[in-house]
Amino acid sequence: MSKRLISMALLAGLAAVIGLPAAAADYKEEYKISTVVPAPFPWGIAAEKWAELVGERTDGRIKMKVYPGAQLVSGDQTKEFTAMRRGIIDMAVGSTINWSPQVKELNLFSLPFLMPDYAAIDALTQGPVGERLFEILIENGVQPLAWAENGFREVSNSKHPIRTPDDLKGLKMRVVGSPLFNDTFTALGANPTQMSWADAKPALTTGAVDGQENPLSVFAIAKIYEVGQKNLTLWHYVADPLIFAVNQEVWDSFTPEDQKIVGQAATDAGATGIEIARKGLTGADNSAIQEVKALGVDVVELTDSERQAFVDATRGVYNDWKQKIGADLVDMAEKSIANR
Ligand code: X2X
Repeated sequence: MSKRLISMALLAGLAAVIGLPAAAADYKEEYKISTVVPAPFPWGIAAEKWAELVGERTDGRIKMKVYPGAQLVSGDQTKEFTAMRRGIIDMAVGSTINWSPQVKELNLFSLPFLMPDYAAIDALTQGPVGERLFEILIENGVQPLAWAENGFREVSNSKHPIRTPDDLKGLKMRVVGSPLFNDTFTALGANPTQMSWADAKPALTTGAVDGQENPLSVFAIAKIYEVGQKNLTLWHYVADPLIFAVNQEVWDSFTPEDQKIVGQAATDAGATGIEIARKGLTGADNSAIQEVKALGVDVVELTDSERQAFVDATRGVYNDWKQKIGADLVDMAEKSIANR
């Protein structure tokens, strides 16, 4: 027997005597969870909740800690998935947008105007499309566990209200790192620049860019309205779900009981995260919109026909990316949404 095996056997014996699951002796001191934004953003809260629930339910045997700001990948959120796959980070609660450079199918959620409402997001994540995407993530070397939500992404700028595609003409827009966003904003006549979240607010502050797109919660909590972004259009053109996932080796090192605990905690934290992400934005409660209006933001809510003009202007991008993502998957998504 090797020294390591002997010491593991001894630890297992000791663990059995004091009533701990044997494999716990082999666990890391700390598991690092990567996110882009921290609490009190709904995204950061969801990740914190995951760590907290796992800590409670394993009596501290599994310690997870949230590292926000994509700091484990030097701020480059588009490298998060690769880092997780390689084990540089153990776990992540990541946006489908940030992982889509590596997992092209995740661009699905960034197809312009695919999802008209929250029921449509749920129809995808909670249906056969979500199952298929989780299979694809496993094929890509990580273990996905549950969904949460960043939210419907709305467009803001410092120049003027956006009501028609024409209003976007010539605006310099900060977009996230999937080429699909470049194509969408180019089709609308804007001038998109890809930039990490870390660089976005400085670029808005100096006027290097005129506008950006992010969920209302991010807009409000990051105080984007303070850096000249007084025009906000609620166009719900895309939404980015968040996925809880674990590096495959880390996942395999957990006992089946602990896998169950970590998975269930992700599901529970995801449900909390989704509830917070939608607060003030659903049903009769539009308090989140009222709050940004009270901060002096000019909020444009599009009529159906105004929205349709944006749908029409981006249809070519949709069709082009439908092929890139996989027409079968997009067909399945369209069907799930139609039947929601
Ligand atoms: O960078 C963004 O815009 C953010 C915070 O929404 C994501 O990470 C996708």
